[in-house]
Amino acid sequence: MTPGWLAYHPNPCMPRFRLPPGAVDAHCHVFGPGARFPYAPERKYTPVDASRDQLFALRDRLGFSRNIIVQATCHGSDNRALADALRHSDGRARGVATVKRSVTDAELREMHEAGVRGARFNFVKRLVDFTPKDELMEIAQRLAPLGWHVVIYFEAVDLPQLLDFFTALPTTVVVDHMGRPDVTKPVDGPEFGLFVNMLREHPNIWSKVSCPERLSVSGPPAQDGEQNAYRDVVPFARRIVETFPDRVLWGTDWPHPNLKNHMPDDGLLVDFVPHIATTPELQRKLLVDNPMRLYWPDEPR
Ligand code: 0GY
Repeated sequence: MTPGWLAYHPNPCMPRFRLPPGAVDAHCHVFGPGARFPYAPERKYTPVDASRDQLFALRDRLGFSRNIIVQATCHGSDNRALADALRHSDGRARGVATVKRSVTDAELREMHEAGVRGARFNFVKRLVDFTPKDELMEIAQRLAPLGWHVVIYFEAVDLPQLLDFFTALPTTVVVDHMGRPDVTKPVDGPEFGLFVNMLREHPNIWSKVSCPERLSVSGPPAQDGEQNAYRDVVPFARRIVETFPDRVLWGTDWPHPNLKNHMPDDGLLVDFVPHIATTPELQRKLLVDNPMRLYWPDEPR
């Protein structure tokens, strides 16, 4: 594990917020175990091992029914740990892979059979080396006929130069963590405004309203309880949930790679949800209807 990194919370509390039946944790990872699924040589960090069985135990403890497992950069484009987790999930997990231009049609088919439904393009410079946009566009064009979507991860300051590419993608597009807004800037300011406008003008673009623990400057809950947790993120996430209620997803981000200051208690993260989705209807859309429509479109609900 990279020095300075924190490991995930060993014993998260039981959330006070009761998740609606059928809730989906739509952003989480499996890491290794490294002895069985080695980390990528080109990785920028080495994570703590976080196995599928540990993920499924957390799912059950928090009260989720399903997981969306997202390939993280530490595994590069080697999706074996992801596929293994999907195949052992009893159909209760779908995945988002990382694919290169050299991926074959047979490999894509095999991933689809395992439960992969999307590919992730990562533009966060501390995490990945640059991939030319024409390569990514070529990949996206091969994914579109499979019904896959593209997940994009970037930081708010980089949106202006990425916007044309994102809005030209031929698939559904899901933005990780609201495009990482700088929450010290105004929610009505030009930076977040550009992001909101992108969603407004492009109905194929969705957003995860996850990761308050990464975005917050005010920080985790103090001793007085969860009411104050990550409160500076609330206006941003609420704005997206309330403006685009049918295009938002939420996930824990377990096991929370690259956190150095504090490690969230996953139970308290679940308790954050009613602060950003304030009615039972918004909560059901965020946690059940939207992820089911995207990842299990044929499943009766
Ligand atoms: C996340 C966020 C991070 C890491 C990755 O693929 C990754 O390595 O996404 C991060 O460091 O912000 O969603 O897990």
